[in-house]
Amino acid sequence: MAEAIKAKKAAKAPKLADPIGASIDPATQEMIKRAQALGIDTVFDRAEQMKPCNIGIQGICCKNCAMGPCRLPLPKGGIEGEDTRKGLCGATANTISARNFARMVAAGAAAHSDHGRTVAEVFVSAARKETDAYKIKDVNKLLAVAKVMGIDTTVEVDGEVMDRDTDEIAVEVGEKALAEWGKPEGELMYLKRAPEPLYEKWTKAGVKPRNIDREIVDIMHRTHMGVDQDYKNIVKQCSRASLADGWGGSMLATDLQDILFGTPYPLQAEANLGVMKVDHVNIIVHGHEPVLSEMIVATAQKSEMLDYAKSKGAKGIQLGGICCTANEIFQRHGVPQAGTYLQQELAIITGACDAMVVDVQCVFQNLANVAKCFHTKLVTTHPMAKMEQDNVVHIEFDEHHALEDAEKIVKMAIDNFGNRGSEVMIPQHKASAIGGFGVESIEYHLGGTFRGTYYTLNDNIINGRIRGIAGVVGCNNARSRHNEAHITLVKELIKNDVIVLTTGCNGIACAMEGLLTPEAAGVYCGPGLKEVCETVGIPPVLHLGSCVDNSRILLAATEVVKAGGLGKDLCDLPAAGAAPEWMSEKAIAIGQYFVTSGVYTLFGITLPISGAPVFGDYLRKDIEKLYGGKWDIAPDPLEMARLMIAHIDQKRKELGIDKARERQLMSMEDRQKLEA
Ligand code: SF4
Ligand code: MSK
Repeated sequence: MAEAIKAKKAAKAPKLADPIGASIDPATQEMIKRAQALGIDTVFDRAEQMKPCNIGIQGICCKNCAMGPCRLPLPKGGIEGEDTRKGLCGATANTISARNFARMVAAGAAAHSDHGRTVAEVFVSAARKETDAYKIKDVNKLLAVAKVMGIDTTVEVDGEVMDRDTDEIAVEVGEKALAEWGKPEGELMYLKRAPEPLYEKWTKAGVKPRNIDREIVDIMHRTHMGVDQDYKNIVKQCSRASLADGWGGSMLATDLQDILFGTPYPLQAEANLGVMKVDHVNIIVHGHEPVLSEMIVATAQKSEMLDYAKSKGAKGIQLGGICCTANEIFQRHGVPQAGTYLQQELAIITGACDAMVVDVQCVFQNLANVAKCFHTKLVTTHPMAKMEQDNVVHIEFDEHHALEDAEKIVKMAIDNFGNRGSEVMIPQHKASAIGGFGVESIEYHLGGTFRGTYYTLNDNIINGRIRGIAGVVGCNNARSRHNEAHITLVKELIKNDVIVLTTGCNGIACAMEGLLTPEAAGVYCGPGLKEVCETVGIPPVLHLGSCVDNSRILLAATEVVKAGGLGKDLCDLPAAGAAPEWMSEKAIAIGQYFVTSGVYTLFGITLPISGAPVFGDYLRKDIEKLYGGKWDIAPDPLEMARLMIAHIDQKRKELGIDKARERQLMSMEDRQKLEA
């Protein structure tokens, strides 16, 4: 009997995902079906076959020493009276959950900041002319950043003030930036870019980062077995390390990338798997660091490469991005976005991906297994990110021979074009999108060249046409329907006149949905936001770049404060942040630096704090007293929108501009009545 049951179990086919239930996107649905027909498993199927651990998801499993793992499940019906749960060492649920949370902040901050460090190293090489591949592209931004860093851009010669040599300035900017990772004393230089009251709050709370690396190491030390056993003190260090990310490593990455590769200005491209072309060599670039993707873009555009592709029977070379690499090359070059995080396997399943080039972060190891089923060359490029599977090629990228590396990769893809199988299936779904907004271009579009500030944006917030600002960012998560929460939330916000600033995979999701076009305003926006977007000619959802570019949102919000009329600190603004489909530790680091910067920040899915209600309450309520921002959880995107809008309305009330919104709407009605 037991044998029969075993045999039955063995014969039972693994549960597969329902393509429609797994994603709202038709291209994704088609590719899931195709993968299933070909017998290739994807993340969508694996999410059906493996459910998350019920204790881990609540953040109450500790494996920080070999006496554990210690698991502290919540008693059925919750905790009545004293919470007596403890690990072998006595660690409470609060300590365990806070330690786990802190380690996520550390990992996320490390990932962003190490990305920033790589850029800074390449920047210094370029400034010192040690490489031909990279050059200073945006001198204006170089001068602006030098000013922020307190570096002289002029020099006095014989009593005459002259412009300083830009190469010299660049070397100083690069070296000063690089020092931020390990300077022995002082505090991060970018903290003073924040509004003064916020800087004062950080000073009072004792959370100003000393240097970037130290704050991350500090978390790893204090969360070691038997060190910090006060959840509030652990959260304090989470704040400090997260600021080292948002106002440190990430902000430096964004600035230095802009100087090296160009500050983004609005340009148009397309998004979704339908950007791949059957008669072209398709190269998908996936990961995060533009140091790699910039070289691939430059190489793929060279005429000799195009000729080479034609000599192999292709009509050209089609590049496409996945994850934040997609955002980087979209915002600077208008290279199409092939898909979000959850579509990475699907790009190969088209059968038309001649090479997928990956660097760091958000790269599935299963790509190698999928690539084995097709002709696709999978190329890893980063010394810290290799794969064990033997079909993966490793071509290590180095700034000193970056162009040669890129050429090798592009040629490999072209040579592989003829090896495609007959079964190519590219889903015919794509949408137009405009990206490339940043602190500078928002100032240009909404501030006007005359004033050169965020005055017009503020004015429209004050008069109520724009109700508030939302930063909607972050990943996809296979535990929720692909893109559904992203799109539902964003549409609900713009319908209620909330302008959306987007980065990361939310940005790609919005691009795929056609929300990054000025025309979207007429279809989806409330009357006030529609009017502003149509007058200025911008989309209601502004794409600000990749995950490290969340620093642009911090600086844009700071500019709004500076422009006046909306309070003195970021927490005064009618604004909120959200990551409805988050999955990455980086998202936790981002969430924490937004909260520590005064932003009401909501996450979808869940947060790994639910098993420790006291610690959870600290993040969701008490922390607001310190910084003006707090965490919240809202798995339902409509509920998330409701909470964000309620917060925005509350802030409008506190600013005394709630009446302005009512008045403006009434006067419009009155006008309509008169016209009728
Ligand atoms: Fe258990 Fe304490 Fe060791 Fe964690 S540190 S595994 S709670 S004994
Ligand atoms: S890529 S971190 S899945 S946004 Fe930055 Fe997307 Fe999240 Fe990766």
